Amino acid sequence: MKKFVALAAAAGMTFGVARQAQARPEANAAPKYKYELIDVMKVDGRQGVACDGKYIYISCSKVLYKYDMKGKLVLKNDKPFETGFTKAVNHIGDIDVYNGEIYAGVENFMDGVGKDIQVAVYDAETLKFKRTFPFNAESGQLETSGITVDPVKKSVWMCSWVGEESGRYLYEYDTDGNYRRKVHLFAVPQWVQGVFYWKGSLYMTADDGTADENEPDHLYRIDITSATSAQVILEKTFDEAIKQGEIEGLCVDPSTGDFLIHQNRGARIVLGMGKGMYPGYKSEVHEIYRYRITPNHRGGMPGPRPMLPPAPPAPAKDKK
Ligand SMILES: [Ca+2]
Ligand SMILES: [Ca+2]
Repeated sequence: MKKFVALAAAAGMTFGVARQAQARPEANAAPKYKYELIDVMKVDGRQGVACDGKYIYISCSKVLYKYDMKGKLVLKNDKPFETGFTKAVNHIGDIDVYNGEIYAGVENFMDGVGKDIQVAVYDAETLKFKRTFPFNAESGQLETSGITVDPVKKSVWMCSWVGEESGRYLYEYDTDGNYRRKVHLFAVPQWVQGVFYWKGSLYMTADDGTADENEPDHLYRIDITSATSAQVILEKTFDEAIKQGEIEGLCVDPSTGDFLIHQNRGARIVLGMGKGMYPGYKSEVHEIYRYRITPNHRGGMPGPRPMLPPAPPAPAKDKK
């Protein structure tokens, strides 16, 4: 009898464990894709990148740029804060483009913290301001370094470069600006610079490698569910950067499925502030790395790493 009870209890525990495992699907810890660097394109802005398959949009801290797919500048808006804002802002992070509109996380960035965080929407055709909605201060978000739109759930996601409590979450709104929730990240990457939705996953760039030590920055992936928390998966290490510097925003070119990653090099950045140039650089260089992606099959060997010639320096810009 005792033995039967013990066996029944053991069976119950087994079923209990099985139920728990079903409730929280185990994150696939392998990278989703393999990444082959196929092009590097020089740009003017130092913050982020978005692409609708016809144009590439680049953000600098206070400027929006529009390039054709060959890298020719066709338009810029260097007064993006002039109209439409009821609260002062001075900083644009990474951007996204959705439905003919550019979504920008903007804020008043001072002393290492962003105040009055807003989602600003610009016309992708003209780069002109259209509307804005404020963040939910009760969410605890203290900075917005990047933004992306999930076109399936009609969600707007923001990430925070400022760490500690603010940086532990991704913040979700609907496209009308209503706050939905925040998702707790396990574990939290350092210095998150961009977020992008692609095929059910969120991808985040983190400026977590110290350029002074020649450490690479990283791309992470989060497979979004309705759970309050999500596992962060290492998706890619940027060993192949021309010179290790500061990774910024990211997106996918929907016309090809290529990943576009924004990188800065040449300037010494310490805690988000510019501290002069590295030897050989007169100004900071901003580039978009284009990666062809293929599904990653476990155990697959990475392909050969392409060699790239160094590109000439570009004019200096403000930092973070
Ligand atoms: Ca940034
Ligand atoms: Ca770095």
